[in-house]
Amino acid sequence: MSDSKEIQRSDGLVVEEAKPKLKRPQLFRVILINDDYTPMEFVVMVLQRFFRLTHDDAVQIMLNVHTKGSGVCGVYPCEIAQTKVREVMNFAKENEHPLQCTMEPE
Ligand code: TYC
Repeated sequence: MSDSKEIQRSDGLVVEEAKPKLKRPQLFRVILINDDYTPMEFVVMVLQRFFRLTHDDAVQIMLNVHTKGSGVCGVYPCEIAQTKVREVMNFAKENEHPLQCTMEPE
């Protein structure tokens, strides 16, 4: 049995209704983890550089992570979130800071 809808056009042609299978992409939260060694200014720089935040917003998020232990710095489709996590981790490593970044489904 077919659940597709067939429509007879005025010229006699029978056509099938289009059923686009478009779904919104699953979103992921990118999360920064607090530690005792990464300098606050470095975290603020990371948030500005990779998450395009203003200085004031970056300071707010950094302080939130610093006091709560972790915090969301952005929400993105999977591949963009993966890229952000990789960029942050590489940049932290290059600068010899133990900053950790991860992602989780919304
Ligand atoms: N806790 C760090 C400090 O006091 C600052 C910091 C904030 C580190 C957020 C990591 O994700 C982090 N220097």
